[in-house]
Amino acid sequence: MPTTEQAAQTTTAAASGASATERFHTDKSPFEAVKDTPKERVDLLARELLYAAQETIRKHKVTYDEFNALKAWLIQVGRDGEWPLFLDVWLEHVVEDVATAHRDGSKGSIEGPYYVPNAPEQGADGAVPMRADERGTPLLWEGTVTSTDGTALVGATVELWQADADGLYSQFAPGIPEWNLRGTFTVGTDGRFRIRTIEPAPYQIPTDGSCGKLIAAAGWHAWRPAHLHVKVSAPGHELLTTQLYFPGDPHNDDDIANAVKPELMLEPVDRADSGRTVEYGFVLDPAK
Ligand code: MBD
Ligand code: FE
Repeated sequence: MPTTEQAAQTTTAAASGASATERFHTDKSPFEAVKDTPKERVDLLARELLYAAQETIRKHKVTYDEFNALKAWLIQVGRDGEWPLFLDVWLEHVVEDVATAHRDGSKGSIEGPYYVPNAPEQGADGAVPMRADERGTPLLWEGTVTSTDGTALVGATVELWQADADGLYSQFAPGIPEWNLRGTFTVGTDGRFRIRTIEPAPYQIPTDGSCGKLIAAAGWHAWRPAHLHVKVSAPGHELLTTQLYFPGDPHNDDDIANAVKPELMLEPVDRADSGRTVEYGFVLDPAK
């Protein structure tokens, strides 16, 4: 993980991509987790995925020029470190739907490429670390964490990470303090947490790398609506990874990452002091 000083001094796709790729390898042991997967399943998944690509080539008479452009693009995605971004933006939402379909508790959403574990603990009632002049509408967010049977989960943790008013994430864009807008909150004995933060800006995925090149070539847009990321966990319960959204964002209906669900919409109310307040809690499914 590059420190702020080591990161490039301008925000580039290659810099955030390299950080996201390194982050992925730091946190996960992907091959270890599937070491007992039978050959039959690998065969099935690889065969059907390749078949879908082969059929697309046949159906649309893909040319050698197009095939070579695809090869060059795939090579460049790796060079830019944008595989985490690509996979999380265009495929993770389906993996998430499948993984959480059995749940009765709160709706999940995708993790995306910018989670960092062990954000500083702020207790049951605190502010997320932010700069003295952090821009954005102040948001006071209160809620409860319960089990599906209604029991309050005292000691549950809510890990929050979010972009700043420029749509940038600490540790993935240069010049931002290490833990800025990243914090861990713990539900108090009253069953509640209180988080003071700012409302993030809509987020544009990097447009100067390979993902941006695809977006431009296809005539798509690069926007995600403004969102708060959280992981909510409690002993004996399934980890909830989700995102929360703000009403009226022009990209709630056309999120490039397809990660908005109606249940994840906040309803903030204006306060007298120009900030906003919102109540939103979580219900966790007991682990099986
Ligand atoms: C993000 O901030 C994000 O949440 C996702 C899913 C993809 C890219 C950037
Ligand atoms: Fe995000």
